[in-house]
Amino acid sequence: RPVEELSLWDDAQAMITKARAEGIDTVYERLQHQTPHCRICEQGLSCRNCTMGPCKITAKAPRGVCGADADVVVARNFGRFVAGGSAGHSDHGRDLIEVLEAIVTGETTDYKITDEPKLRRIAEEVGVTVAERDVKAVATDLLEVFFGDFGSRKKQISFLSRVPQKRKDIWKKLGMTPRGVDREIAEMMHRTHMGCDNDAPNTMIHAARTSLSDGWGGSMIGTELSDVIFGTPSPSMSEANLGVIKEDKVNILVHGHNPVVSEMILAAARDPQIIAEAKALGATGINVAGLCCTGNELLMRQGIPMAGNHLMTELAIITGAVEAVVVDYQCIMPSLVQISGCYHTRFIDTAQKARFTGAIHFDIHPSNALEQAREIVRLAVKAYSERDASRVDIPCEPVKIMTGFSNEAVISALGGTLDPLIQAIVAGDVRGAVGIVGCNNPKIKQDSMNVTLAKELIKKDILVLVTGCVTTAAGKAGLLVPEAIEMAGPGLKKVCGALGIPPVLHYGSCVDNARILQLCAALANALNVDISDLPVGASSPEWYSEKAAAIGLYAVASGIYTHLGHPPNILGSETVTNLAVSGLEDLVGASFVIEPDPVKAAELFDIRIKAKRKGLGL
Ligand code: BF8
Repeated sequence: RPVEELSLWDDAQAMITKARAEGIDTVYERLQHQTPHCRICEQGLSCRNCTMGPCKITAKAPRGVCGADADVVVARNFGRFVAGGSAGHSDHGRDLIEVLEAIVTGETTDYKITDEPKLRRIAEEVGVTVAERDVKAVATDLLEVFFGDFGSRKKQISFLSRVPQKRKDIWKKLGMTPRGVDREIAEMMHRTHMGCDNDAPNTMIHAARTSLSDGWGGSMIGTELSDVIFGTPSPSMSEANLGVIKEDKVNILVHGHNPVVSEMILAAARDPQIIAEAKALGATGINVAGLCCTGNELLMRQGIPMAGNHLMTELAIITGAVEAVVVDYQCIMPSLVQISGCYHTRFIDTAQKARFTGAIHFDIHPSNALEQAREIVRLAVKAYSERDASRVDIPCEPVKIMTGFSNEAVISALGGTLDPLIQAIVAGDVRGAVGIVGCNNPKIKQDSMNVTLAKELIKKDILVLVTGCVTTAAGKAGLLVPEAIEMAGPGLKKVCGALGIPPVLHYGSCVDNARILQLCAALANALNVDISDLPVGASSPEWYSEKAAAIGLYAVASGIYTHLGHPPNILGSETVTNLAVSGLEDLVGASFVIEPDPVKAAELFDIRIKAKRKGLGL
């Protein structure tokens, strides 16, 4: 296909062209080789959960060997899909509890408690005695509470303290109250074993419960402890696109999700001794840039530039100017190892649970993190001398972006309370808010939907919050700078203009969607309503991952109307599909809407927000 059909961006198009000229396959060629996809799998109608099968549910064979029909098979598959996503985010959250534990036990001095007031605040929220206690004693109790949130002993996870009572009552009535993260995920695996939960709606309710344990549990813990350990983000300026890769520097790209690794790489890259070693080889310095969500983490807290989102990860290496790609876990295409091998690029994995055949492995733990990071950065420096200048092509200049919008930063910008935001909503200057989150998917022209939806919404005076891979999309489109108010409607222009902020706010990584949940809960509590009463929505236009499905489902189950640009693999079951796009509305006050046209999706949000504003008497 012509490159113009594959991506919205010049930098991507130039690098796809270069890859083709150099005979390097990327995601686009592989998608072509895999197309057409199996129709039965696309509809969620294939079952591989036992060896009486595998089974395909068709008109001719409407039941699997065990007797499961289309509804049961689709629900089981979707349930496991959501469990996979919830496991990813939440295991990431657990890793941060372990780092906090290593800090308080003295196992590590590489990490420290950076935001002690926040640690004390969240400890108090979850019932830990804080007053007049040493920070380590508070942290020790806090980490026990959080480890407990993963287990089986609790009737509900701790951060349900943030959830409006009306929402908790709905969950209780439906049997949807999330207990422990690991428990809900394990129970989903149990339920979907042959011969267990053979009632599709019942399986779907547990899928929602599993996702809630991620959103209000694992992810929320991940976000909050990342802030405690690495600092709570506040607004700052940075840059995005492939132009952040520098021809005259040693370029290290960090990719994956957990700041535990990328923060150490950054610290090592700032070591004057190692910088001197890079200079001795002729480089002017060491440049760390981000990809995907660990890029978001460094961008939010350290202002480190963003080289690209999901579909830019292969293309970044094709610039020929990347000395090392350092990864932790999630959303890392194994193809990066092969593409790195086409250049002088060192591909380095760092987590025992995410090894890549052909990668250089460093086993990073809290106790050895900085020392290992220094070795990794030195490897990158060494690789610089092997760079082939004739193959270097950095296709553009970077664009400016504003980042760092944690809830704490937003509240502080508003003067200490959410009241000014509520007043702006009441006045209709900000008619509502939509979180646009998630991924790229090579089936969709890269970022075309992410960007169009954001532009359409701000025109309608709807504030947009972005996380994950939508961040880079919005940034490259010029939406993450205060000047972007010129693209917004008059109300949003007035409010954001007065505050000096963009109409599209960067709210962090995918795990940080928990920040959006928390904001919605705080707004609902302030107005004494449920989250489903608010004029808000969520969207993942170009999603691909299990994690995105978990996010979408916890948003809906939390009462947030959620748009997807394409459906999950559930269309083989009318029961499951109807539940997702309408039935859930009656149960949890929100549902999914599937709409591939971003302009139409913006209109649907407009209608929804109008109705919700009317419901609130606005
Ligand atoms: O967790 S947005 S492609 S990088 S899944 Fe992955 Fe999707 Fe990007 Fe971050 Ni989220």
